[in-house]
Amino acid sequence: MPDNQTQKATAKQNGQSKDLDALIIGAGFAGMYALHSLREQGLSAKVYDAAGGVGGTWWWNRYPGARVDFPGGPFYCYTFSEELVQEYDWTETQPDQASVLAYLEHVADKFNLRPDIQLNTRVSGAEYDEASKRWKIETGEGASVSARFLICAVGVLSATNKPDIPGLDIFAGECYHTGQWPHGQVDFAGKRVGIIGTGSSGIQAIPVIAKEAEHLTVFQRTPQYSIPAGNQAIDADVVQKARDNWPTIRTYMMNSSLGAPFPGAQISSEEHTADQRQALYQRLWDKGGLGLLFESYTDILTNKETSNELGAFVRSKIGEAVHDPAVAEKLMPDYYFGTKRLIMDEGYFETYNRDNVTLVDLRQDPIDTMTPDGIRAGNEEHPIDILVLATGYDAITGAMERINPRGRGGVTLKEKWADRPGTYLGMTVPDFPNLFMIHGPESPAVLFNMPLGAELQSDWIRDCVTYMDEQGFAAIEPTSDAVAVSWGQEVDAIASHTLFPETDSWYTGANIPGKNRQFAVYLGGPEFYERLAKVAEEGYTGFDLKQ
Ligand code: NA7
Repeated sequence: MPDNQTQKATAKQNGQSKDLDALIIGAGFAGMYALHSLREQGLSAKVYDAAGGVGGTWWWNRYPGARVDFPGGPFYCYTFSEELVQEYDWTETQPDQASVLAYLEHVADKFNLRPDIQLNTRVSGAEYDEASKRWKIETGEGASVSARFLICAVGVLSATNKPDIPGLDIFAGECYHTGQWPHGQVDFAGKRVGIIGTGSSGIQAIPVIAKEAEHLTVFQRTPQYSIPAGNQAIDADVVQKARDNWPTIRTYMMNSSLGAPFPGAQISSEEHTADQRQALYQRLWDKGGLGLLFESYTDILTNKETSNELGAFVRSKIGEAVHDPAVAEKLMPDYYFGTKRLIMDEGYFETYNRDNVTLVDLRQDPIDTMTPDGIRAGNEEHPIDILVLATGYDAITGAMERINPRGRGGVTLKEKWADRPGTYLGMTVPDFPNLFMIHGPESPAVLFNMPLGAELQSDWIRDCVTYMDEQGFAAIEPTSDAVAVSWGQEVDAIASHTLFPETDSWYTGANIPGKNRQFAVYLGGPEFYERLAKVAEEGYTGFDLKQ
């Protein structure tokens, strides 16, 4: 960025600190890049974040074992700055939480983002004022700021789900949620630990906690497919190749279905014999990582037989890993393979062979109540000193609904989304002019490389704001038709060709009692970004622009 642009943006802000072009909520991958991108354009912007540091989800999720579950290193990070790619050294293919956080702190310093990031500041409300065409944003600390644009980079998995377990308040031991993990060391040594939840967080944490605790009791509601992460030291040749061809690699990732540096499956399962399929599953299993799902066959997520065949392959691996057949049986998943977030682990199933680990199947023995000393499930007492809630998130919509902004005429987002979290392009909502979401409902979000997706969506927002300024528009808002017909139907139509909607998961909202069921992720991958470009090229079709 030209230096004078940065100075202009900062000076503008210093003079008008309560009157911004854009207020960004969230200092994770998305919010930090949005800040950089808008400042590059000479706009005044600030980020508010409730956390005590930058990093967003990577600041909060510091539970033991937390790692990237996507091809990492130079691929799960910012791609916009070639200089950053050239200079930053990753050590593992699936970096741990501390490494990702260190990277984001480095980025905050390198691009001088910190002066415009206000931490320990929770946005408690936001209201659109039609007369001034500005958002008024309030913080929990009682301060307020006004901005032309409200950019919500609040995270897909950030609103923690604390289940309503009877007696939770009378439990006398320590209790931690994986998504709000304490910053000091949690000492499991000599402790009896209970963990509720076996999603990605639980399955990453369980092997680590089991090694430290005196005893670990795992309370499992739904058995999950989990595959070896295949994490390893980063290959210097792979990194060098990526660095030497960065613009090409970047373009390749933008055009790949997951935003990943690999091509994805090329053939349908029908093109192989049963023996060939088993051989391929085995090869991808040995390799570890996402390949088993995304590099095997094109119809894993669309064809029930193929999904079930791969599911049976993974169940056979669980049977081999777990010595006690009764325990193995309880760990066998029974949903379509890949239709819940695919989990990657480091020795998860083998952990059940340890003498100090017990599995409680909540489908058979539901939790009756917490007691001061532990958990009673199926009439059996499980004494516990530390309870870990690995119970996930009110995903995709939760963080936005907790802020619950008020749009035109005072309508709240929750009211607007009472039947369905309708959006246009996953980024905008009718009656909420000048509000943009990054990784919002009905965007590719978690099913595309998230840092790369955040860059592409932020750039689109920046270009939209620039277009409005050039054309003299003060407000932009999607039409109701664009939301319900153009976008909503497209999102549903793509999802209906897959098995995703058939499974209870946080993708569908089924993990939160009372939440409307909707598969709220756009599955078109790179087509999403082509669509964004087309909408912009055609003068922002589907939007009302007002002067
Ligand atoms: P997930 O994947 O939503 O997992 C939450 C787990 O907690 C899952 O096993 C749930 O069972 C279980 N759960 C939730 N509520 C309860 C209650 N009331 N009783 C018992 N068990 C319960 O969240 P994670 O944090 O693991 O992973 C989220 C993402 O974060 C992940 O994809 C990574 O990308 C990072 P259920 O399956 O709903 O029956």
